[in-house]
Amino acid sequence: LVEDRPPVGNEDLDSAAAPLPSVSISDIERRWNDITSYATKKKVQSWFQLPNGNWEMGTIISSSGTESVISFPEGKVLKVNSDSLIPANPDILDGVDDLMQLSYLNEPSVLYNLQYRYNQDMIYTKAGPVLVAVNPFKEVPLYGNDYIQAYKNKSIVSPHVYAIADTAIREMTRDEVNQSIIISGESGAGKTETAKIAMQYLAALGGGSGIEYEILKTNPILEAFGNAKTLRNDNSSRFGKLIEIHFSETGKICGANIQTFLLEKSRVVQCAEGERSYHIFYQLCAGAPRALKDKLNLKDVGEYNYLKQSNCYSITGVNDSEQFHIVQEALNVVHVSKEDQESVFAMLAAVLWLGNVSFTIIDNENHVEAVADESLINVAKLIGCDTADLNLALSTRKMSVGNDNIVQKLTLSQAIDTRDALAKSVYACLFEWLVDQINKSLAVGKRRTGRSISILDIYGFESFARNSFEQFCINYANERLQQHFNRHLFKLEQEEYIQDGIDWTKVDFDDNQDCLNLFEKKPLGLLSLLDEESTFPNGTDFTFADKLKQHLKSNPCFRGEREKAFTVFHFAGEVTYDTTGFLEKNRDLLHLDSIQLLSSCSCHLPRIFASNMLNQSEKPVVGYLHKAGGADSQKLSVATKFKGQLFQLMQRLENTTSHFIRCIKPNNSQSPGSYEQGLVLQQLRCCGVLEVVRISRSGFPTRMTHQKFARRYGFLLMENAASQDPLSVSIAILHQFNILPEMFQVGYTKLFFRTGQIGALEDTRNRTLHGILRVQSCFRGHQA
Ligand code: AD9
Ligand code: MG
Repeated sequence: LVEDRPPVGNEDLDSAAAPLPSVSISDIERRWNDITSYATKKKVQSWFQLPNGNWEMGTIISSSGTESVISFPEGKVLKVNSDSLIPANPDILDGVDDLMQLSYLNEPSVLYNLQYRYNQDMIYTKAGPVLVAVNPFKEVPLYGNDYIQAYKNKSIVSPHVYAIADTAIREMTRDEVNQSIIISGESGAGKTETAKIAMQYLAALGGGSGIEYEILKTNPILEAFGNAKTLRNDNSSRFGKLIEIHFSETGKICGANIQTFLLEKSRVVQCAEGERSYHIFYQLCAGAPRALKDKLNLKDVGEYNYLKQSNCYSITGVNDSEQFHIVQEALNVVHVSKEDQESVFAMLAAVLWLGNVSFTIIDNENHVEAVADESLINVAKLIGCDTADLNLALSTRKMSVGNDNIVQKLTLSQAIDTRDALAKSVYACLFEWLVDQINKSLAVGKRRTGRSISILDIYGFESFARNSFEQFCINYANERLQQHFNRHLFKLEQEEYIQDGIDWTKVDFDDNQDCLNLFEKKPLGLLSLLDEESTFPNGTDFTFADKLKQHLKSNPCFRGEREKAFTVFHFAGEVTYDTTGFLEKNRDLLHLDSIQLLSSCSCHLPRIFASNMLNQSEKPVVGYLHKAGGADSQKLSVATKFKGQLFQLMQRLENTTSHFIRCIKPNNSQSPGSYEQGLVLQQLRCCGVLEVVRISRSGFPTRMTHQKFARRYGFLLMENAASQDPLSVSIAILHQFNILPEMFQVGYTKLFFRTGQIGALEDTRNRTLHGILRVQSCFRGHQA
């Protein structure tokens, strides 16, 4: 706590800590009493919450019973309820590197400390073992080779992503244990940028083979195909990503592997006003050379329904055409051949043209067929099939009734759904295929040691006005990660206590197991019930919501809502989900007719996609039976597949030493220099930073060696302790200041204190010292 104070304070206090023989103990005692009463009555700094929710620091000028009078810097004076005041830290602790150094760990103090640093472009702060990163929304001069070298040489020690990456490398080498860097935070908080900064450091330190260059080039590719402009972030990742970077015995990067999670494929066919679909569509339309445009019959972005619907084609400050060339270049680097690249672009064009396919009604039962226009012809050409086959796949469905196969005509809305499902699947398959190609290129060679550092950049907890299946999955993932976070931090914390031999009973923490059970319990958990309802032909979002209410109403983490909504009490807050579309999104049904169409195409990518889809169907968990009785496609439900991925992810992370980075978005307008307290606080709560702080509180976050403690506070002892050993002096100090036994622990080498204890001792020390100084100058005055 005291070791890392800013230098100014150190000089002040340490010079005064030297013995001062000219002052007697009774002088000190008298001064101390004066000062204490002065301090408690007149000079205590406190936080007060204004009606707008912001916290302001003021000075308590008087306090009587339940009421206090507090004055604020600009002259305002208020009479307030004493209970509403929260203690502020002494100025000396302004902008500390690590929130653990704060004597008073409370929300306003944490908020103020982060803001104090943020205003000076110090966007990184430690919260104990966790790195907090506040998004600057501007370039800050903290990166690049000089900084990398400085962190490598340890000539800079302030908190940084580089420092985290450096620790990961060191611990990987020292302990021979795989490492993980887990980055979380809400949309636009800076996770993806932070992940790239960490990758840069690893590449710089572990580079040499050239593969690091390939690894860095995966970023523009994955961002082009998996990121989009949303209302919250111009470059929002719509998938989760774990990149595992492998190191050889000599500490050089020798390969990597990328795993992606749950791409938001609905965006391909549907996106909200002011948002965009995936960047690559706009990049292709803007940047493809003439010959490619002709070959794909590419038109302007404004010509495509899928891109047109949201009324947003460009992003301020982004040149899509330039980006296209960057992506092409990156594809070359990761060895995607020119032919394959062209096939990829053809699939993208096919998706765009699919969105323009329209239907005409052909009978009085609302049955349709596709209009044989330019769009249909282009799709057929781009994927390599007959226009007639494409038309059939989009407007009819083969079914078996008894022993007969019949062909059912689709209605307009069914045909549109079929068309959109095909577009979404083609895009999602394309994304997966690309990731596979990248992985082949980055594959770890023979020099594999098994040592790796993984970086996880996964969507953060989301709570919107309307929350759907996507938020349901994302928030479930965050519950799982939070559990990993809790377990890991507790383990670390408790190991040190045990090492130093202190009396330690395990600390209880805010376990989120109940909420996880709500999701995972079989057969009566959210996921099981969702899957069950998804298999029922007559299941609807309504019947699903009813079923949840019926079976889960007594679960404390669950509340049924009106209509077809339900609320989950997540660790980060409650979220109400609207079940509209849950079943359909969970089934993620692509009709066998569409898969068959793809598998019959003359182009190779559609055929690969079809076979991947069929492979996924091998172990049916959710089967879909049509009313007519014929089996359609059978496959894993989205939720089940996601759950499986998460379990696998957790297992991998469990076998690593984890390093946590929590990204914070200081404002909603993506603008530099603006720090909204309420918004930051809500995220600190959501992503568990306050939880870490709370965990530290229930533990003994402040540690000081016996020697240091005796040196620092020994002079406050009423009796001369000069001849005694540090431990005895320390005990005498604890005794004299009435530090309660439950507030500290004596270890073999260190004293451990609960939060705030040292702060009070330090306050006394400062007041005493200032008192002594004043008495001294008084004496000097007399002598003169
Ligand atoms: V989302 O959940 O994928 O929607 P992220 O990944 O958390 O989100 P991202 O990394 O994309 O956010 O950051 C959003 C924007 O903030 C970036 O495009 C940058 O403009 C800005 N940003 C984030 N971190 C930094 C930084 N360290 N320095 C400068 C930054 N700008
Ligand atoms: Mg991102």
